[in-house]
Amino acid sequence: YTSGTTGRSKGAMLTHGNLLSNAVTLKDYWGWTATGGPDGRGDVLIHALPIFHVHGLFVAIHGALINGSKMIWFAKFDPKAVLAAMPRATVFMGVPTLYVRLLAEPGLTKDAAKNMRLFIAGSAPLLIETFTEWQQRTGHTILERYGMSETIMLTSNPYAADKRHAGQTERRGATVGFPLPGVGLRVVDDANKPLPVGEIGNIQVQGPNVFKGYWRMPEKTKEEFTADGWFKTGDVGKVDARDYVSIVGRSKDLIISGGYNVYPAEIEGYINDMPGVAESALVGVPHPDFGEVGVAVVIAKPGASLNPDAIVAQLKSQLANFKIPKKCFVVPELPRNTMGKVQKNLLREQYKGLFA
Ligand code: MCA
Ligand code: AMP
Repeated sequence: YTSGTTGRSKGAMLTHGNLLSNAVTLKDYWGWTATGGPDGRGDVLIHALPIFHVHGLFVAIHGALINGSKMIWFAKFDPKAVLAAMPRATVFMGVPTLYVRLLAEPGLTKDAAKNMRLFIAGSAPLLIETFTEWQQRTGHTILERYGMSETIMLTSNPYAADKRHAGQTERRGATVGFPLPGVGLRVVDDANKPLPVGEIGNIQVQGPNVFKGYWRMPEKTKEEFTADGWFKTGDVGKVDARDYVSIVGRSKDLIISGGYNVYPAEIEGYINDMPGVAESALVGVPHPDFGEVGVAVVIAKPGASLNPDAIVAQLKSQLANFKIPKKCFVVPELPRNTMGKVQKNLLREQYKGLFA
């Protein structure tokens, strides 16, 4: 199941073929090895991600198991524990927040990471500052990749020279690398017409890893695929002259907070149901730990008076913790365009410095 725009989860039909093709591709592309490593017995994965998401469940676990590798298993992410495990491990996977929290540990040094072979990041944009600081502190270059629950992994920066892309080896910060072998990726305009190199548009994909559709939602499935069989990711990006893909935004109204998806419509629905609320808008703003967090902006019905803390307290009794707005404002009106639609871009701009 993956989160839904309206709050109802959608079942994503991933076949064994989808899972296997992706696991085999990643085993090869990321150079998983059955020999080498600290004890000569091959790669050892530090697993510190939740296993109710594709990242921890498929990318990490399948990568290790298909290679016959050991995992050092953590029920919860604790930066000190991960640091202490590094001398016994070779591979680590994390959402950007895990890297930010590891960087806050003075013990993170070149020496602490010297047995590690590969650090992989994904699920949300990795800030270039995090990428660069990690390089300086550990001597390792994080490999950033991009995927979705519906498709598992789609693109990756190179682990080694990629012959399909002029033998390039550079792992470039702020990009998600090349489409994985077997994956087709195109950038199109709103009429599904492919755009020239360097132009920003909608990212569409196809390949043996792409799911078969949403369970019992034929209409939704039809909407999300083009007539010629490409899946619309809802991500906005570009491909440069060296074939590197970057994600520059999303067409779907989605906030990714610490690697968890928050659909504003769901949270707005709960706020709008509260007595005295006329309307609300949830927007994502930059946050040093979670990358992005939700901020709620609410307008009251005429004559009603609202308390922002009470709104947050009420949400806490209804929703999972990561969905709770980190801040709530009650304002007299929301910015709107001539069609009357709330201009979330203006709200994002207004509140972008809140947690800076
Ligand atoms: C916890 N809180 C959060 C988050 N996590 N708020 C916003 N965003 C979050 N992600 C809340 C807590 O409930 C708490 O609220 C306060 O923030 C501080 O929590 P803290 O103790 O710091 O949190 P934690 O328990 O240490 O968790 C942080 C975490 C966790 C380890 C970064 O969020 C996490 O495991 N994220 C990874 C998610 C993931 O695996 N995503 C992959 C999706 P209060 O103080 O009110 O109690 S798969 C995917 O996206 C695709 C396929 C892909 O490409 O991989
Ligand atoms: P989910 O629906 O939980 O599978 O999340 C998938 C979404 O996470 C994608 O559609 C992207 O918006 C986002 N995502 C995953 N990896 C990256 C990345 N490396 N950089 C930016 N966004 C990412």
